[in-house]
Amino acid sequence: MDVVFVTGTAGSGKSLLTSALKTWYVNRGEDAIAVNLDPGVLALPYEPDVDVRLTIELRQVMEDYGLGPNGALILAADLVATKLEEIQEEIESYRPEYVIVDTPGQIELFAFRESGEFIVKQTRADSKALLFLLDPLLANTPTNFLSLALLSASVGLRMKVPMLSVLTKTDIAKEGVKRISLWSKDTRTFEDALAETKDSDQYSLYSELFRSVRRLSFGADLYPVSSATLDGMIALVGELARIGKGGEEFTD
Ligand SMILES: Nc1nc2c(ncn2[C@@H]2O[C@H](COP(=O)(O)OP(=O)(O)O)[C@@H](O)[C@H]2O)c(=O)[nH]1
Ligand SMILES: [Mg+2]
Repeated sequence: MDVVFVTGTAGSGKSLLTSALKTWYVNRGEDAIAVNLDPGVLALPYEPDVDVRLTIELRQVMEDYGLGPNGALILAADLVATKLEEIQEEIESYRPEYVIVDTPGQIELFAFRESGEFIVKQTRADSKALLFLLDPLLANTPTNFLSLALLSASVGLRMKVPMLSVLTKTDIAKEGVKRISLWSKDTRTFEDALAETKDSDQYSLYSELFRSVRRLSFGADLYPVSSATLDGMIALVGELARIGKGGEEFTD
């Protein structure tokens, strides 16, 4: 059983990619399930096979602990960790080959709390991987891209499982995707773009940060994907398969 955790900033496309990945595997005759780990989500673009909302009810958490919506969201995300065994058993009851895990909308609830780290570490699987989703509409300037790259690097450093950076929504941000892909591959191109922005007074600091992030291996593999047209899915799924096989050469 291979488990893929889908992370990224709010609105980056986690839920839609979870849906697209599950459908992709199922259409190829594989047993794949989608798990929703977000207790606070109202509507999902897929039918989750395992849904944490059935175990942790946000309204109930607000009532029981006298919390507002924000406090309840934080507590609920932590409570997920306490229900991990239950969730794991439900996942295993499907005997799936692939498990796609959709994580809470706000990335800090998952990536920067002990509970998220605990969930990733304690989940039983043959292989685990983490996707970090970058929204090209958000990473549209060199400094915004750098901010997201730093965020991605800190998530990768914390989670200690193989991580792939995915550039989402490629169908609606073609120009942005082209630019960002170039920046991620070539530091000079990034620096040239940086020099032309209003942030150029911080040029040396930003380019130093960018080089550090690249050293943390971010950017080497940026997978452009559209969950709408499925462009780029073959490359992404191929890389996940390689991770699943423990880094062996994978041939389909
Ligand atoms: N056109 C297009 N829209 C997308 C894509 N991925 C996500 N979206 C849209 O972006 C919005 C946020 O996506 P969602 O999956 O809910 O993001 P999440 O908050 O990270 O789970 C929704 O309106 C999605 O329909 C994509 O690949 N192409
Ligand atoms: Mg979502």
